[in-house]
Amino acid sequence: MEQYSGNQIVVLEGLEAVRRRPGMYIGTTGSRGLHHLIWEIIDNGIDEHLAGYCNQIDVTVLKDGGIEIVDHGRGIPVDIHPIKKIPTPRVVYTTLHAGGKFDSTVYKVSGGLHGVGASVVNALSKRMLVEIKRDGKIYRDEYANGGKPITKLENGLLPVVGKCNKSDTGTKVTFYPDDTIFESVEFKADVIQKKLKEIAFLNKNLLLTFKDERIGVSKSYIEEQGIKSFVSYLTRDMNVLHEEPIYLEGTSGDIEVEISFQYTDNFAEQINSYCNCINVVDGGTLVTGFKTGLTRVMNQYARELGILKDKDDNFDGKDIRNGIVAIVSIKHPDPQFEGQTKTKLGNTDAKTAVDEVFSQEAQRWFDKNIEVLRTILDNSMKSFNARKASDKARTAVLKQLNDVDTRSKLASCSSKKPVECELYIVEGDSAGGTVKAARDRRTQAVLPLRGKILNVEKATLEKILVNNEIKSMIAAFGCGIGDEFDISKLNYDKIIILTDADVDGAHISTLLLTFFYRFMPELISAGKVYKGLPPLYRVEYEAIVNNKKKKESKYLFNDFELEKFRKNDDYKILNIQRYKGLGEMDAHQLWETTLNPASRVLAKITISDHIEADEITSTLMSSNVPPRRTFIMEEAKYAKLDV
Ligand code: 28F
Repeated sequence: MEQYSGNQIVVLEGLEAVRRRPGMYIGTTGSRGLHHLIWEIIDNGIDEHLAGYCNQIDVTVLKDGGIEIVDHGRGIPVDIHPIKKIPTPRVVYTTLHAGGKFDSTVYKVSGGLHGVGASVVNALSKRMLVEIKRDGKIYRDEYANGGKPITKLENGLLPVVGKCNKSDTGTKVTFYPDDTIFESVEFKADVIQKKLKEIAFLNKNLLLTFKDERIGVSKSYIEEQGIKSFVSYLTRDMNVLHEEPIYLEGTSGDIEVEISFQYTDNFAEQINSYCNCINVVDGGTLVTGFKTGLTRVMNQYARELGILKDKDDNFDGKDIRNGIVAIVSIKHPDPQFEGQTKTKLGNTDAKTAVDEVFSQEAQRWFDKNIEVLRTILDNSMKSFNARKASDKARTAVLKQLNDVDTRSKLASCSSKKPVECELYIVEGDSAGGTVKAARDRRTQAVLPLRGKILNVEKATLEKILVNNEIKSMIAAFGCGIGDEFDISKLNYDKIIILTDADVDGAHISTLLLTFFYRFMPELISAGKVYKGLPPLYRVEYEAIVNNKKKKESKYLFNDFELEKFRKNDDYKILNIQRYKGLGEMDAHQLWETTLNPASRVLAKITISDHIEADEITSTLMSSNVPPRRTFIMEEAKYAKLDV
């Protein structure tokens, strides 16, 4: 057993804390959390690229299930860290967040600041190998069982295990996630490939290679045109108004700004923003800067070209952004992420930087491309006129929301304090009846939906407001819709979708989520939308309690739990009942398993990847069939049919 020095004990306690509560560091121990480990390590390689020393990162899924990531950067310095008195690589890979990597003297821009650092990966791995090529030597360090160093140091330094060319430098990290922590340690090739593609878009000329030794697949990703190709990729299934995306770049102070955008005939706007290669899901100052600059410059041109007369109002920002697909990507030395889920950028200098670079570079570009400018302004004019017309229609329709019949279906709760109230949206009147009987009438309201709601994908607000199911939800929520949406007026703390665990139930859920995502996205990003998870099985079994056989029963919520239960020799299974729908449970069972806050299981709906959510929603719900068929064919292998 190696003797640990004082500060190494501090290190181990730090990593132990990560193993006790992994969710605090990587969100979940499901597939998303597992793949997050890879992104954390790749971030270190991207930092080397951003510093200008690395133009290739290799990712390999090994046959034995491990993962190997190599960057061709400088290689971590192998000297003794001046403060920690241990080799620098051990600081980077075993010190929580305090790692030298985070002092910004070394790195001007680091994506890792947003992440939790590579030491968390070590803590959650049963084995990790770090190999460094530097100064013509190959150094190796090995860790086991959550980051315990097992390599013997030689005079306090890492051992040299080989030689290489002086020009051959970089860092290789191989790790095996701990299967006692993660539900599954199986890496998914498509998840990795999608992320590498996004990284390539965001870091032009960085070559990312992927190899999956389990199935013998190899792919590489490089985008010489960076976010310009990213915009072309996003608009690949859309009708564009001008052939090439517009690409602008510049620096303001110590902030590098890149903007690319292209107009389409969609009526929605899609603006994706990145700070140091991290997708800032809820935007923030870098998006505000873009919007402010765009609105000001386009209105200026509209007046110069006589499209807007003196007597006309300015175009509203929404008119100008109608149909836009844009990427705003900045590199910032000290990003401040804000909001509950740290997905909003707070730096005010980012707003002025983006506005400044946009205004300067956009005018330079448009002065040379007047015809594209006119196309965009004509598009804004169309939206301007449509908005004026629909404002009248919309106000008329929104007025009728308060009439009686939209309220009649709702079984409201007696409490009027939104913070303690919940609204169950239930499929069908029979299940609605059971839920009404089973619920806590003080805090739980029920809204039964009769039949399928309208598929709102690509539908305009006016069209959806004639659908009674939609109207009754808007009236029940109380927070308006679209531009009038105001989450502070929401009557409930939770909106809980409760559908049967069959294909119809899944379809209803998808239609509801499409409606929320398209017309009340903040309901989801504020974490108000949940899916109720009624039990899938009720198992009767025989247990040995105090040496006596006892008949017991237990609810199980998914096949993973059932499999685990089957494997448990302490129980002799007598009967397994599979629930097809909510209606098969009596009110007491439904209360205990699905409604009682003390014992129920809810799944919070989150959107962590806006681009993916936008694409999947369009693919699955829009009228354009071919992409949907491809998606279903590809995903069918994961589907469990319950016909
Ligand atoms: C596949 C994973 O982890 N790559 C890394 C470097 C390079 C330097 C570095 C890392 C701690 C105290 C700085 C090299 N030369 N890939 C990786 N590559 N860390 S992690 O420095 C961390 C030190 O200050 C590096 C000169 N400066 C920095």
